[in-house]
Amino acid sequence: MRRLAHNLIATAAIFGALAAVPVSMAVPAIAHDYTAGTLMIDHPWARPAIPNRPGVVFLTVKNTGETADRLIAASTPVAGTVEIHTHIKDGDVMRMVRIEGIDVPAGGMAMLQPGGDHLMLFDIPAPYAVGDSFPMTLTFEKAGDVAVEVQVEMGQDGAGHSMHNMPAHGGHGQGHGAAKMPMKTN
Ligand SMILES: [Cu+2]
Repeated sequence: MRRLAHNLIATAAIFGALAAVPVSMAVPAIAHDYTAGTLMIDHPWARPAIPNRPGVVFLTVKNTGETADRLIAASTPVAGTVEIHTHIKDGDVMRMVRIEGIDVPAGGMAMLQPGGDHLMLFDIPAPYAVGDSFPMTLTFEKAGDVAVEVQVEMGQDGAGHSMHNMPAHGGHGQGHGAAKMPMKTN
């Protein structure tokens, strides 16, 4: 597995080994971004888990390189399965569907955010809460595996448990019954 170099750790290493230890210990709560080659994964976060419901993870991937990459898989010890999802307009309703990957264009970015692309976590035996964090491995076509730490938060819209299933989440609520069950058996 390819180890990611944390931005601040890398910076600390440049400026001297003495600074590396205290900086690296403090980093997860401060910067919360990860680099792998030309990719930078910024602020992976999850809404708090609801028992017997799928979880959801968002993040931004920036690509400073001249070659496109593609997020093709993800995994985490807190969930049995992770799927890559997007939202499509199905009549008047936004519905989420499983997709094979998310492109990260050269010199561009991919934003996984509420109402759009996201990672969906199924089979969460021990639901996590705000303030928790958990490891996740993101797999890119070219950059390979990148380990990140996902922070559990309410989200920028201040949404908590209830919002996960409301239209603000881009139809996860409306579409759950129709969309979730068939996808899980795929
Ligand atoms: Cu989803």
